[in-house]
Amino acid sequence: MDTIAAISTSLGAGAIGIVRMSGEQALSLALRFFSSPTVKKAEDVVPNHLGLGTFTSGTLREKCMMVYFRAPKSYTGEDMVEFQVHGGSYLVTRVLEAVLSAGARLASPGEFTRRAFMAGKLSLDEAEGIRAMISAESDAELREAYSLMSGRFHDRIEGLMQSLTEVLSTMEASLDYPEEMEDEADDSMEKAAAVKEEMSTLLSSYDAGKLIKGGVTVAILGKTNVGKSSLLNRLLGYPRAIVSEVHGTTRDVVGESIVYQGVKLNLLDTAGIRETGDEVESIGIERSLDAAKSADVVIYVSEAGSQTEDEEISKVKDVARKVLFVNNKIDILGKDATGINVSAKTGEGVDALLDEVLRVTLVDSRATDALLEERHADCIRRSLRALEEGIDAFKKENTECVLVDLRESINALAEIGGGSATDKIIDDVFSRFCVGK
Ligand SMILES: Nc1nc2c(ncn2[C@@H]2O[C@H](COP(=O)(O)OP(=O)(O)OP(=O)(O)O)[C@@H](O)[C@H]2O)c(=O)[nH]1
Ligand SMILES: [Mg+2]
Repeated sequence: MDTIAAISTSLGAGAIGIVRMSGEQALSLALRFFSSPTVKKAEDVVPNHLGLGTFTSGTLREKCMMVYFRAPKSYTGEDMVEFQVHGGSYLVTRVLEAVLSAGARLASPGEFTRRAFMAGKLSLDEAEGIRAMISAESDAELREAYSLMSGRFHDRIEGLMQSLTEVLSTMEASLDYPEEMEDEADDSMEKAAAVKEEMSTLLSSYDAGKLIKGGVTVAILGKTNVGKSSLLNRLLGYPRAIVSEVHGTTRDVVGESIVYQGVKLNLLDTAGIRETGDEVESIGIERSLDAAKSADVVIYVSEAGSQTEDEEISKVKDVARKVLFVNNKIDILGKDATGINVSAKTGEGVDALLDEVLRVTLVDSRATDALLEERHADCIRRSLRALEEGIDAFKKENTECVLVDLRESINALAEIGGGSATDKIIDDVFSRFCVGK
């Protein structure tokens, strides 16, 4: 394969910038630019050791480090070279241009990882785990991404495929010897039912996975002046939204994210709901209700002592998925018997409120192995459907159909690791990587 090159660090002023190459020509191309007292020719380069030297190209002279990874013991499985240079974007780009002009080709997004996948170094889902690690924004997301990247999730899927393959071979045999194999066929369909259960459990973890990946969206609603913006500021730890005793201070939706107990929360402060003749405020209130609709949880704030079922509450309840009722200003108004008591002013009760947010959205900050990728969820959905049809066909004693369904079910699972994935699927996965990974 041709030799590819790219900048692997993000561009900008930084301490170090890395240009990497992969392919048969990687080392010979590198040595057209790199020299050091101990490295005169290819044989002098010790694999996996950083060597200090000079990168020279035209007027460019840069003191840098070079490391060589010899195939197949490299990320891509091919010969690889990385230059660590001073991290100025102009400088790093000059180094890249030099190796490109010497014959390397600019790598496409994710091409290094794609080569690793092609070389059998990792499966498609493990590659997706690497991308998820890079884009993670919370501990929970890092943890799930690690489970993907390290192959733990992959092993679980392989286990399911293995069980289904055993069921399939028993059913194939029972097609030829239906009477002799009756008990075995019954047993293996019980095994199929257990696989079905596990797949359903995995699928149901996707709800939590989505929230871990995108963050839990929490909209703060309520009447004017109850302390919504104060609560947002308290949760953020700095005065993001304007707070004042004037009713109708907030006009627009103000959004900011925090990480709580390792989980990302997207907080939305909204305009207070009330009857108003002010055109701009009315638009703001419409936006508040839109925010309530799109949120995973709504925190409905009232002043302590005044929580009543009224028109404003029912407007919110009508559109929200989940509502938590919060009584604010307990520092001056005292606590209520129902609802969550907080003071945005002193911070009292605020952690308990966030704990409740995590509890009602079922995002367990310690649980692992939630499904993170829509592509995986889709494969499991199709696999599950085929398996259910197979189990039905068995009940109707249609063994031929059982075989077809079982094969379809196994194939859909195999797509997760990339085994039966089409080029289109593989292209899609890697196109979402950054260049240089
Ligand atoms: N004592 C006390 N005052 C609070 C508390 N929370 C908010 N306030 C005060 O209540 C007033 C309104 O607070 P905001 O945070 O602006 O209220 P809001 O719900 O965002 O109001 P709108 O944007 O107008 O809908 C301000 O004077 C705050 O200082 C609290 O917990 N205790
Ligand atoms: Mg406000």
